[in-house]
Amino acid sequence: MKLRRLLFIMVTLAALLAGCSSSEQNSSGTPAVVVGFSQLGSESGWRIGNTASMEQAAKDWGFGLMLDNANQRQEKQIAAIRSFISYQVDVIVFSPIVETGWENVLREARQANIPVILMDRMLEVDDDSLYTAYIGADFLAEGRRAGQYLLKKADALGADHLNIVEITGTEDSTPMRDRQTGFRSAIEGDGRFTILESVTGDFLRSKGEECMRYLLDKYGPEGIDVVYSHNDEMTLGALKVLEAAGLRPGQDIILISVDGQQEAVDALKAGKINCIAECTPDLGNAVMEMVDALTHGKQVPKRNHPVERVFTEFDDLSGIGARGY
Ligand code: GZL
Repeated sequence: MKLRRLLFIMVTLAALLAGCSSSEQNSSGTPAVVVGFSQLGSESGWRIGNTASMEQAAKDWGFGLMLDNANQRQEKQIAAIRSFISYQVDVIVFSPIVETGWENVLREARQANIPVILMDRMLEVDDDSLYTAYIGADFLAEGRRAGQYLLKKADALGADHLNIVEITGTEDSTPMRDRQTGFRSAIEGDGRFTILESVTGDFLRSKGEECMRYLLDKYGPEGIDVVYSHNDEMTLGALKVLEAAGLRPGQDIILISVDGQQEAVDALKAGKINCIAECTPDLGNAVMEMVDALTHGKQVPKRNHPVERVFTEFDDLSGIGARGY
């Protein structure tokens, strides 16, 4: 009997004994399809929502899900992928915390004939046959939408010059690189803008606070007109620091964010954030639909982007429903 089937019977029996639901079983008592999922961490409301989306979708599709949380460590993701290979899962899904350093483990997955779906973040490899498909945001477009809002805001203010500081996400990650590039492409050549400095907040609220404190100390409240932050957690950290300094975020300083988690949308509606470029965490169903196609021997598109919007102070925000994360 395959190692995986034996292990899954043990896991399933344990789950049943513990009263947990188990996935759809086939005649030998193991799930018909098993997905190995390496999640990079739980650093933000977005990430927690993304994990919940994957868990729910696996349940909806009746697939077994082996979930490993790497807690922001690439070496843990690589180890998890190796364990999925030894369990002989049907499909491996992971969100690469950074873009480089994956070739060897992806070769091992290919050697084991296990398809790999990249979910949420991209990676850099010479041979893109090492992964089957990417499902996730177009981060360049998100950055462009943030920059296009700023052009509109500068026009509305009749501003002749605006100083920008940037709080970036995890270095070497796709969302950090492309949100930075997309934003700059939107404002490129427009003499009204100066980007004073970029500092990394690693997508963490606590580091967003540290970055904002550093930038405020260095440039002073009069020296900063715009904060462009790569995710809501860091934006909410920055917002806290601005208010503690007696400033009115959204009025004295323009705040531009990315993601769209509930707490940030509430701040947008309260006028404390000016713009949120949406990045949906709800990728689970699209991933499992692709898993189903692959396990039925079907071809799948290489790059798959969800539809995403931008919410700004110029829009009717009453239509934004509960975000769920
Ligand atoms: C984007 C995702 C980013 C979010 C952050 O798809 O990788 O990581 O924008 C999260 O909130 O930490």
